[in-house]
Amino acid sequence: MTSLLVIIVLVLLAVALWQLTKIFDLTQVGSSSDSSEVATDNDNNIQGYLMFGFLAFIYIFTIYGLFKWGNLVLHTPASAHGAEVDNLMNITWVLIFTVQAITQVLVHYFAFKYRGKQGQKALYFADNNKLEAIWSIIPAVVLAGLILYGLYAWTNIMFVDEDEDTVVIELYAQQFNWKARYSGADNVLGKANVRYIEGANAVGVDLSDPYAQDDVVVTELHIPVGKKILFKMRSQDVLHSAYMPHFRAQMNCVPGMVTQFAFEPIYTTAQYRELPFMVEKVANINALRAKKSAELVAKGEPALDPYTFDYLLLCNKICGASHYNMQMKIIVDTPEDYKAWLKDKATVVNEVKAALAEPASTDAAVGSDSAAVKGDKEVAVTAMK
Ligand SMILES: [Cu+2]
Repeated sequence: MTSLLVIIVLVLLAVALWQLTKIFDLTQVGSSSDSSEVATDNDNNIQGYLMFGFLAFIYIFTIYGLFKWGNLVLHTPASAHGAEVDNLMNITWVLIFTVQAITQVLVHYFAFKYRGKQGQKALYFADNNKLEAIWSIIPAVVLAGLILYGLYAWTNIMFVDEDEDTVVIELYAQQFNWKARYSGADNVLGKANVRYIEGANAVGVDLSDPYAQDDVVVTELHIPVGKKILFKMRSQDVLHSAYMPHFRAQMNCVPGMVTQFAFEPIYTTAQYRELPFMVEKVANINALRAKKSAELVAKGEPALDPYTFDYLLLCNKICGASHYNMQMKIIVDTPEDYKAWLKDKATVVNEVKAALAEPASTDAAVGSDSAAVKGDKEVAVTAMK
């Protein structure tokens, strides 16, 4: 609210200043010898030099930005294909910076060189085929190369060998959380559909499907290092996007269809935390937090917890009011730790059975409807057997 008021005050102030300058201009009418609206040589010179001033501003701000904020980039990729994505990105940056550095100098230099002069008339210049060929063919060739390399990289990254030994995991998106379903010992996900969603069966697994019997649903994603993980994405409601920035992976989650993305993590969470750039990053964040904590404590509020790094799965499609907080922790384990973590997880089938077997105290409270509900549940349990 305060910021809105500040903005309104600033806008009103700007309007007032503008009106004042108009009044000032009116008071000057007739007092100066040169009241014509036509630019003089002096005006043109000033505009010409301002062009150079603006050019300097662009370059200085770009270089300043690179030094000041350059360390905020994601840094070392945590997946096997990540280096290729970064390479593509870096080539694009180098091209953009080179072209922009050259064209900005030319644009501003010529604006200065051909600034207006008293008595000078512009030359009528229809076209120049050679020039036009140069500035059409060079960008076309460079862009075609970049796009072909991009397509090649994309096909490489998206290729999943059917015979390869992958870990199949489903990422299930809904407003506003993520769930992960592990395919179990058979490494095949059971059928699923929103129509099967009921009670403990939160992601709609078809409990009668033989492949679904060993499926496990969790809210924290664990994956083993050094193994290709094949993610199958589904969405319950609207478009979401599974974004795992440290792994350079992103795929839309579309209601009514299954999309996929596979990658191989190359650092466990513990290893990634130990990388020098990450140690430095976390130290910086914690220095900021310590400062903020001191302020909070002075006000009598509790201090902030120190930050530790974790990989995250984020939603990257604006999907509603709590989109900003739609995230799930990803933990990359050693293969042994991964096995140990997954070992004692209850399957969806068992979770549903356990939920149905709970004492009937709640049923009694519902009254006469409970008999019908109970009947349905019994059908569900029989279907599972
Ligand atoms: Cu979302």
